[in-house]
Amino acid sequence: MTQPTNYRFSFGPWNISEGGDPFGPEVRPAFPHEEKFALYRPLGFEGVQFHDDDVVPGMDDLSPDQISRKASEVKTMLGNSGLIPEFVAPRLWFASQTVDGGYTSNSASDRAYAWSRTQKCIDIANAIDSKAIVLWLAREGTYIREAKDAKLAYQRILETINNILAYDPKIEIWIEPKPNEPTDQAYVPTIGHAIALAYASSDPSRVKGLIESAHALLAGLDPSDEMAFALAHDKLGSVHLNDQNGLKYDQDKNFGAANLRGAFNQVRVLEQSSYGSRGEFIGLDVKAMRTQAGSPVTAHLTSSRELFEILVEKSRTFDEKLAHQFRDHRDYEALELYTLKHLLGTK
Ligand code: XUL
Ligand code: MN
Repeated sequence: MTQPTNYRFSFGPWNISEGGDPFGPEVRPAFPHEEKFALYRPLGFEGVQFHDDDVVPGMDDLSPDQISRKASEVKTMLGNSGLIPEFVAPRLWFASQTVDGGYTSNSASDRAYAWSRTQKCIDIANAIDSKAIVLWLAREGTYIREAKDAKLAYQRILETINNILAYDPKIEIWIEPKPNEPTDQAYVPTIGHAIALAYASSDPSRVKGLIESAHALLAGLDPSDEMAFALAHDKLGSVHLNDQNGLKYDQDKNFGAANLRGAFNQVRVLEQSSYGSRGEFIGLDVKAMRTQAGSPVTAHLTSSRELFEILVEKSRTFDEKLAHQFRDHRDYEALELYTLKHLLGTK
């Protein structure tokens, strides 16, 4: 590594929430969506991650003119607030037309809705100067294997990627893999699947991945190795750092909250590849605890960012020479003890 990276951070407005869960109501007063953007810079964040309807609420009921007027208002707001739009993601999992998926739905009219919504999402991304769209393929999967033809579904996902690349000559696609939830089995569960789709596409240089720590853990994989795989192919568009305590629902815990050493290894692999030196963001996808009072609740965002920065310091002060000696002697017991003591700050 030549120059230490100055990291910049991003999150999405959905990370400031009202604390509802599937078993009970919201527990915090709603903080107005439009007022969230003023919080970013004071909290130490300069990148905004958007769903298409975070930019243009209610977009399905608006005319193209209304959509473009609202998007240009948001562009002005971002400029005035010193904020950068990191990506826009089509929210393809809320509409009645996407109950059983969008691009892979068995219904031709549902697939047509998904494509038209994706085109609108790309138009919105362009209108606010976002260089990427994120595909979290929420409902592109099944609850029972017999429900869809899986081979056809993969072909349809690839066809959609190619259609996006043809629709827009510049936009990048960052696929965010997740193995399950809301579906039982998702079609693009790991970064390996996403990168295979990238290479199979008509313009591999514009198809990358976004790796969320918790999603890798839900697939039973190590997030730092998933990141290393993407970095080895120069295909890590962004990250959603967070944490996950075992195989449960997608928890979006604070970065490092469940597995500090796992978080350290994610920071280390990003540091070693100079991730961020070309403007890539450290994205956080963390959820406030339901038990936390107040509105807006933002401590989960600042805590995760602070933890990341502490681990950057731990990574930069890790004695690589000593680690190499341990490796050369294949003394992984000593390497492990050194790593743990370094994290604990004891000699
Ligand atoms: C879902 C998830 C999403 C995406 C953006 O688990 O992580 O919030 O990051 O759509
Ligand atoms: Mn995410």
